[in-house]
Amino acid sequence: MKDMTRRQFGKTVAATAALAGVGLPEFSFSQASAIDRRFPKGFVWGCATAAYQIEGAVNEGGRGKTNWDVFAHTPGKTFNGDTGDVADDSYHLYKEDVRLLRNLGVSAYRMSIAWSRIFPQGSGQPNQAGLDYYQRVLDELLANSITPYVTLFHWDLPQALPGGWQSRDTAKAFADYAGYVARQLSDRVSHFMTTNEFACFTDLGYRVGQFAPGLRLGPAEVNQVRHHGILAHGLGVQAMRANAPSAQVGLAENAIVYVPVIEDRANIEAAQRATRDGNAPFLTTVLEGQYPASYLKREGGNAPRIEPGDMKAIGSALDFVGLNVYTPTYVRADESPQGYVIERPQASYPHMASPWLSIGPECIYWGVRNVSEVWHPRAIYITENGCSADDVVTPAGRIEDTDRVMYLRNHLTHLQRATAEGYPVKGYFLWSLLDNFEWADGYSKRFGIHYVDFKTEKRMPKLSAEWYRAVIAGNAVM
Ligand code: PNW
Repeated sequence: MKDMTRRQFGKTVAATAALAGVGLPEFSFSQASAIDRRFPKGFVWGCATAAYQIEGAVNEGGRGKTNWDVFAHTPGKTFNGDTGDVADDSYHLYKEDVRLLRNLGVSAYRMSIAWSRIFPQGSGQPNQAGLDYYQRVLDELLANSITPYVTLFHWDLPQALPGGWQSRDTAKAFADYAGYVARQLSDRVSHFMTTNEFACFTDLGYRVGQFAPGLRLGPAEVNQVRHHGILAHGLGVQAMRANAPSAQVGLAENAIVYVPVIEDRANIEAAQRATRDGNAPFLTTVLEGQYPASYLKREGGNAPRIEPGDMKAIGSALDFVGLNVYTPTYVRADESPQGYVIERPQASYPHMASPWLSIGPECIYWGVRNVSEVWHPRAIYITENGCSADDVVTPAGRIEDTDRVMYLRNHLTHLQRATAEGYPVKGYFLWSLLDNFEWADGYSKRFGIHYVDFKTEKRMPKLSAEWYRAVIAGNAVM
């Protein structure tokens, strides 16, 4: 096309397309593209939060103390000694939060219920004031045509439960709580998630000590804690089915996402093997209804003690699998007995404001694809995806978080690919609606698409909120 100017070329393309009867968008606004960036009709767009990270009001409405209250108030456990005592004060400001959601145009909101607002002692007598509070929040969402997706346990464990997750009774108490909530709230809620991220409330709390309750137990005890975590999920599913037969029940899990270094058959199969192995104590066991033989063999005498009926409960059929996806783990095929090797992260590998948050946007595609191809769940939701960024308020009062937009846009590009290839991913929840208490990092890491001034609790939309609004309106990567 040596002698043709670009303009002439554009005209020729448009003319050819017109002849072929293909409508082209106006050139001045967007380029004609062979790649369709739209999501399927009816795709669910939402934002996610969790009770302890946003609510505050820890001594109101009859709420009982939790492991995170105790942990955050223990010197040295969180950044700057930060606690969730006030957080975003969403307990009082929930109507404002719903307004933010409405302005975005989301059709769904993933929130969690604080177990200790419903059962202050973890079990026994329910607390009507706690239930009333969530009914008000849910009614506000429904009045604004926003569908609630409710997580029952997002790490805030009633402190009164003896032994926490070291005790099998905690799994039973969770089932009673889950059944009660399902019975009371299924008039307003049709989608429930049992637990959020097994590894975070078991391993990080009981092995690494970075999260509540901050213990460093040995392998046998840790495996037992993990078993109680997945048992709670399973017994919870059974209790919810019994109390709310029409509810959709799933979980939210940060399965490790193995990304093949090269997209060819050998490496893709390696990623699938790694997906089963690497998630052995959690998602693999939940979706297969038994611990993989290789896991039991590897753990030997440290393997969990299992009682009759446990595996049946743990393997209860689910209506959907929720995946919290943030970061990739690269894997390649090799000749070892396990058939794959995990790549060590490069020192120069880029990450967002949280050092653990490596950027590899294709992880959201592979998360969906690996889980689909290994276990074939009925439906998948991305129950969390998002990032921390070092947000600053400009003198003009704006937060231009172009880095967060970069992170999100790239992830949605790869999620769109998963929908286009027909994987059963039904929705996406952005973490998070607003800056909040980021666990051990306190208020030092901001994940919101709304900025929160933690002195005044004032919320301000960031550029990323404006961008997400456009994505939702267009049902496409923007
Ligand atoms: C999730 N990691 O936690 C949680 O569900 C949220 O409550 C949390 O605020 C959000 O992600 C951001 O951290 C994670 O180390 C914690 O890979 C740690 C990891 C991933 C998720």
